Amino acid sequence: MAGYTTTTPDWAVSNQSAVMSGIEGIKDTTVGNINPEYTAGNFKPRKKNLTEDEIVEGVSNCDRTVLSRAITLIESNNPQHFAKAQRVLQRLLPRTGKALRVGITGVPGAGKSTLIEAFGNMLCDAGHKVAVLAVDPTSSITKGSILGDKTRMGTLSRRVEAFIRPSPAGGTLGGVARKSRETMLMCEAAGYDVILIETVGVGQSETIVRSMVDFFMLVVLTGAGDDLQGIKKGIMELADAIVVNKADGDNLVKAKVTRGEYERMIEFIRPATEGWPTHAYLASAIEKTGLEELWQVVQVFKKLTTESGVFQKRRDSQLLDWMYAMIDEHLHNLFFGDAVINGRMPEIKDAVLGGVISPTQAVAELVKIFDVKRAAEKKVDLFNA
Ligand SMILES: Nc1nc2c(ncn2[C@@H]2O[C@H](COP(=O)(O)OP(=O)(O)OP(=O)(O)O)[C@@H](O)[C@H]2O)c(=O)[nH]1
Ligand SMILES: [Mg+2]
Repeated sequence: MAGYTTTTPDWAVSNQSAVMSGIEGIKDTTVGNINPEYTAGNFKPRKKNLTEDEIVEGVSNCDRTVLSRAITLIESNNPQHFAKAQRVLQRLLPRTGKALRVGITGVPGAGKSTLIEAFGNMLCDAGHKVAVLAVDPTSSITKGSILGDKTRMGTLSRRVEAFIRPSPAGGTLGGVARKSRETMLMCEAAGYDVILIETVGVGQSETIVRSMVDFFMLVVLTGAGDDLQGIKKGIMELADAIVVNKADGDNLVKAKVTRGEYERMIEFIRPATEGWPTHAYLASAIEKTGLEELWQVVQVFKKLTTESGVFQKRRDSQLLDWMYAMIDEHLHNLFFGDAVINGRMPEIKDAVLGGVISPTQAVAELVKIFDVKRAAEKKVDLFNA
C-alpha cells in the first residue's frame, strides 16, 4: 500500500476546530501569534462576518467585495466556512451555468496571461463581463503566482467589468479542483458571462481545467520542431484550438511556418470535441492581432456544439465526473486516514508479503474492519458542520 497518503480531503468534515488564518475577520489569537497591529496600538475593528443572506444577495448583485469574500469561504479549510459556502452555493446554483467557460494552457512564458489580458479587454469592450481565474495545484499558501498575474493583467484588473482571482492555494489535487470549480460557479452567479481560466505550471493543471471548461486553447510558440517544445501529444489532444502566439515583428514569418506545422500534426490527432476540427491560429497578445478571429472561432464552436448537443453532453459528463472524483477522494481519505485501518495495516501487509494471505483476502479483511467501524460512527452532514 506504499504511496498512499493519509490526509483528509480539505472539504471533508472533521472535528478540527482551529481557525485558519487568512480568513477575513478572523485572527488566530494563539499565544505567540498575536496580530502585530494589536500590539502596535493601531488595531482596526474587524470586518463583520457576512450572513448567508448577505452573501447570496451581494454575489447576485455582483458586489465584488462580497464575491471575493464568498470565494475566500470556498477556499477555507475550516469546516464551518466550508459548510456555509456550500449552503450559499446551493442557493446560487440556479444563477450558474450561463457563462462560456474557456481554458487557456501552454508552456511557461507562452504568453497566456498577456493573451488573457488582451482578450479580456476586448471582450469587456464588447460588453461582456469577464472573470479570470488561475489553476495551480502546486501553488503554496502564499498564492505567489497569482499576485504576479494581477500585476501582469494591470489594465484588465482595473476594469469594473472584469474580476481576477488567483488560484486557490495548494492542498490536495481534488481540493484545488473543487475550489476552482466552485469559484467559477460563484463568478457565474455574480453575472460574469465569460470565464477565462489559465493553467499555471505544467502537469496536472491541464486536466483539471479541461474538466471544467467548454473550450480549451493551447498557446504555443514558434519553432514547434520535433520536440513540440515539450508539449506532449496528450495535451494537443485536449485542445479545441492551438494559438501560435507572438506572431509579431520578426517572429511573424516563423509563426506562420509553425502554424502550418501544427496544422499537419493535428491531422493525426483525435479531436478533443466530437464534431469539431481543431485548427491552429496566429495571434499576438502584444499587438492585439488575431484576437477577434479567435473569439469568432469560440462563438462558432459554441453554436455548432450547442446544435449538435455536444456542448450540453460535455457539461453533463463534467458534472458527473466531478461527483465521482469527489466520491473517490472522500472514500480514499476516509479509509486510509482511519486510525483502526492504519493500526492493522502493518500486520496485514506482512501477512501478504509472507504469502500467508492473498491481497484479495487482505482487502476483504480490511474492508470488513472498516465497515464495522463506520457503522458505529455517527452520520456526516457536510452542509451543517
Ligand atoms: N512579442 C510578444 N511578446 C509577448 C506576447 N505575449 C506575451 N509576450 C511576452 O512573453 C512573456 C511571457 O508572457 P506571459 O503572459 O507572462 O506568459 P505566460 O504563459 O502567462 O507565463 P507563465 O504564467 O509564467 O506560464 C512576457 O514578457 C510577455 O510580454 C506577444 O504576443 N508578442
Ligand atoms: Mg501567466
